[in-house]
Parts: sequence; structure tokens; C-alpha cells
Amino acid sequence: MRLGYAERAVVCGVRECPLGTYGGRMVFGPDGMLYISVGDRDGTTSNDISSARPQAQNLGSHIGKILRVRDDGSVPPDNPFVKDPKARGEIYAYGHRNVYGMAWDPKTGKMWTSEFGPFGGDEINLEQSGHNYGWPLVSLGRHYSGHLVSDQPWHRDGMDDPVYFWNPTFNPENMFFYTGDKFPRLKGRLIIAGAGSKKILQMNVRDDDFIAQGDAMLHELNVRFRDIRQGPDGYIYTLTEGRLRGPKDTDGMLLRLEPGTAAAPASAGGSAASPD
Ligand SMILES: [Ca+2]
Repeated sequence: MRLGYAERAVVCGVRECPLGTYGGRMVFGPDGMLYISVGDRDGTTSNDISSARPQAQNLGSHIGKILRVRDDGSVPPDNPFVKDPKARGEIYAYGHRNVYGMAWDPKTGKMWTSEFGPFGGDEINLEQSGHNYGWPLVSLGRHYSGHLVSDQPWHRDGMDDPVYFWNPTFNPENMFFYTGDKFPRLKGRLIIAGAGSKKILQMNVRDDDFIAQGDAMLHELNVRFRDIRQGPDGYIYTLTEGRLRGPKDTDGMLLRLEPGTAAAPASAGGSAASPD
């Protein structure tokens, strides 16, 4: 789909910071709208106090939100806060730290997101219009200082709990529901790339409040997976992160996953072991 001419900046008020949590995923939903995740832009994740972090609860800011706009940047009239003069009309959902994955279940049409949390605060959420996903008032994670993010880590009224969370941390990046025919056992599974965990997970989403973690894939490559997609050919493509910081340097790679029984060597541009 070609993005039309945007008449105005969609995302504004987001601080420039060399560090922090960016979000930045942009995906067209099955309704034809463009969904954009904006991270909380917290560049001080080691501090217990942050001026950026609370903005995820402020409906007057795009920080820590999922936005929903038309392909020309305009606000659809059925967005949840269009009638609130203090809120940004682009906001679809709020209270997010850092959403890197957005995917729609082809069986139900429902929207799922992965949230890259702090220590122990990674989440999968069932995304719904106008809902508040809690950050930073509710989180199972800890700041990088080691202190709890919230004195009420699990639940507050009016906020959605995650459907699934990881402990220890998984670092979820992009994700998608597999619909191809190259890997029959993955059909309908939610496939998620992991950065710090250095693996790809397949998750079984049975209904709105039940997700089971399935097998991990490609952990043996010892690389951080930054993105993962299904190609039009039904194969799975994943991007790994280049790390040029020491004796274990790796170049970033684009890998294509193909069905097979033998593990292929990890080489740039080559095929990798089968997940099936
Ligand atoms: Ca949350």
C-alpha cells in the first residue's frame, strides 16, 4: 500500500533523546487504518524518577501510545478520544512503554501487541480502542536500578493487565501470525522475535485470555533478533542485530527460514535451521 501525502505531522511532542524507548512500529490494520506505536522516550531508564515516563498516561501527548490514523495522517472519527478537547485525537490506546510488535489474529480480527518492558516487564496485550495498559502505574518489571517500577505491580482499576508476561525477560520485538503453507505446524501461531533472549518464540493464542508459549527457535545462533515477517512466498524472514563491541562481534543478517530437517550454518544471506 502506498502512503498518501501527509498534510501534517502525525506524531509530535516526542522528545529527542539519544537513548530510550522508541517504539516506532507502523502497520496497516485490516480496517485500512495506519497504527503507529510511540515509545515512552525515557532516556533515563536507570533512574527511578523520569519526566518522560509519566507521559504515557497523559492523553494530551503522543508519548507511550498507539496511534490510529488514515493514510493521509488525518484522524478517523471513530477514534476513542476525538471528542475530548484535552486529548490527541490520533490516540487509539495508551499506557504503553515500548510497543515493538503489532499483529492481528486472522481468526478473530483482534489486535495484539508486544511490549518491550524494563527488567521483567515484557508483555503481550490484547489491544482495544481507548483502553489503558498501565505503564508506568502498573508493571511487573523493575527499573534498571533494580527497584520496582510500581508499588502496585499487577492491577489497577480501569487498566488492562497483560494477557501474557515473561519472567525472566524475553525482549519481544516484532511479531506476526503465520498464515503461510510452508510450515504447517506454525499455521495460526504468533511468531515473535526476541532481542536479549536471542531466540524466536512461537506462541499459541487460543482465545482472549489464554496464550501458551511453544517452542523456541534459533537460539543456537546466539544473535539478537530485531524483526521478523512472513514473506508473500510463505517463508519467514528475520533481521538480526549487528554487534560491533568486542570479541564476539557479529554482522547483522537477513535470514530466510525454510522447512528442512538439517540445520544449515549461520551465514549472511544464507538459510537457517527449520522451525518446523
Ligand atoms: Ca501494561
